[in-house]
Amino acid sequence: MANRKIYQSIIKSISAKEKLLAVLIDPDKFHIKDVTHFFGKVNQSIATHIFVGGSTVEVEATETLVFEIKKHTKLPVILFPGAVSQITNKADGLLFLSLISGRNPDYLIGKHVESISKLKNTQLEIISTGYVLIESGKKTAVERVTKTKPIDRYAIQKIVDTATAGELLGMKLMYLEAGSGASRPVTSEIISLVKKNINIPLIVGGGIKNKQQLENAYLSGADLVVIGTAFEEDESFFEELKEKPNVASKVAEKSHLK
Ligand code: 1GP
Repeated sequence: MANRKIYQSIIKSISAKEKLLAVLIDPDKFHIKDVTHFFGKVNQSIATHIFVGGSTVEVEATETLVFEIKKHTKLPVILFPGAVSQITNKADGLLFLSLISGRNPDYLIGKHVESISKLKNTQLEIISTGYVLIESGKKTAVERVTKTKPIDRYAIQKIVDTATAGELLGMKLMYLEAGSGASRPVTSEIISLVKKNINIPLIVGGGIKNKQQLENAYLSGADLVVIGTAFEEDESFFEELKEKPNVASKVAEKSHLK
């Protein structure tokens, strides 16, 4: 059984009121030759985790990329796989995602069963994660690939109930996903209500493109935010993320005002 280092450190950060940021790298869009330059920026930013994965990645592309990334950063590299073929022992951890917003058995449990031969003797830290896709205005790659429907973003009770059911099933993390490149990120209302109703760490991602949106997600209750597209499109965004946002005092201020 692999250790629980990554998960324990997430829990520790939450207790210390520290917010976490994962940089998502899609092996389909990222060129190996850019790793040195890109990680020069990542390593000087507030990023705490590297997620690697995509919806339509070629077999082996992930392994090659993870191997290269590991040479350039000390941050934990965690697989965020869109397919079983993206699982590689070269990473540190794996989000064992179950798409609980959808009703496609393949993405609820089928792919997991398929992956067991690969995972049986792995040293990867496997973290059971409830993955909740929320409608964000346009059809996303996750929706297309998994052939599932996202939950309507106004169906807040359904979103909360889905996350709660995931926690009761024993999932260790909850991921609210608007979809990569979403035109609208997950709303503050959704984030804060889900956060109030679950006791496991909350991940939020999809369509977060600036510091304001990042802080907003943190203030609403996200423990870890995932950003991919904004870094792919404009690396200068890393320049804005050199100092940790002072969220703890703002949260205190917010609750004081209530
Ligand atoms: C997608 O949540 C992640 O799975 C990140 O989305 O690429 O829009 O930042 P973006």
